[in-house]
Amino acid sequence: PRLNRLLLTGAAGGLGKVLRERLRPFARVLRVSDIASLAPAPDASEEVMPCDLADKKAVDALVAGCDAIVHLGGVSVERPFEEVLEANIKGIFHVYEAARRHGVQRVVFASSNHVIGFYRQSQTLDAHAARRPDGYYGLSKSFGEDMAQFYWDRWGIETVSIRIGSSFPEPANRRMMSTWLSYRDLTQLVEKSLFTPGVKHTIVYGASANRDLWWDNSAAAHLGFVPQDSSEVFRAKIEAQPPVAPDDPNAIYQGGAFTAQGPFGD
Ligand code: NAI
Ligand code: 15L
Repeated sequence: PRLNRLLLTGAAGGLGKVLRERLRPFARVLRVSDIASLAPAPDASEEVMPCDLADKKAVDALVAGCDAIVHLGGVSVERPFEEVLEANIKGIFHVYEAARRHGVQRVVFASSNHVIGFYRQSQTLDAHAARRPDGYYGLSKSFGEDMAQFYWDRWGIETVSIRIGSSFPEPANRRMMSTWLSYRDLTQLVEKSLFTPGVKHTIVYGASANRDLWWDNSAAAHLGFVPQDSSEVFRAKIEAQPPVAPDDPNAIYQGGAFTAQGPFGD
């Protein structure tokens, strides 16, 4: 193991469950956290610490003693602003403030393609494209990236913000033929994000080597991320689905259906 104690937030979630298994070799102790219930620690290589990211004191205690943080926790789909505010916006502030107080040097932040969701699928973007968030959730990830940049500039804490496309066992629709990130490639990207020296604040798109990619990772070449998988193996299955109407947001925008959510309440 190259780290003494690694914190994984969002460990009860879809990607958290995957990374809980796959990050274990990288740290003497993997500290796993979530607000939802977590499977018990199998042995002394894990610590289970439930925590609400909206609770500043609890996050401070969660981060104490850790060398690095993989931050997956929070609301992961479009939701009313008030929910996003607690889990994602206050949550990431609490994570960085605790990192500063406890001398944590490296954060890997699960950002999202929804920070650029209002770009058309015909456009190719690199990490320098102006952000066009597609909802409150995307706005919270955009804020998280700004927070990462600020904590690098002001406090020298390094972050890789991974703009994850669609990380599931398989792509579920035509849009995900472009955005799919396999679990194997996600794991490689998180490993490189944790251990590449001198990343400052790097933004990288998290997608496999898919045929019709919308994203250019040349600004993150120093990570040495070389995806091994491609959505092509699922093409026949996906193309057997009924066609998507040309005016469906899933056929127009990089963020797909997220661009058409809300309003919430009145
Ligand atoms: P998920 O929704 O399955 O997992 C998120 C976890 O965060 C959940 O277990 C949830 O209980 C926890 N959480 C929510 N509010 C919390 C709070 N206040 N305090 C503590 N924990 C809280 O989402 P998934 O798919 O595993 O995604 C993980 C991360 O990656 C999320 O940050 C998501 O936004 C991001 N991401 C995921 C993508 C994907 O394709 N799976 C795509 C883009 C970004
Ligand atoms: C995300 O940010 C979500 O967390 C995930 O559930 C998917 O919807 C993904 O984006 C996507 O765009 O496919």
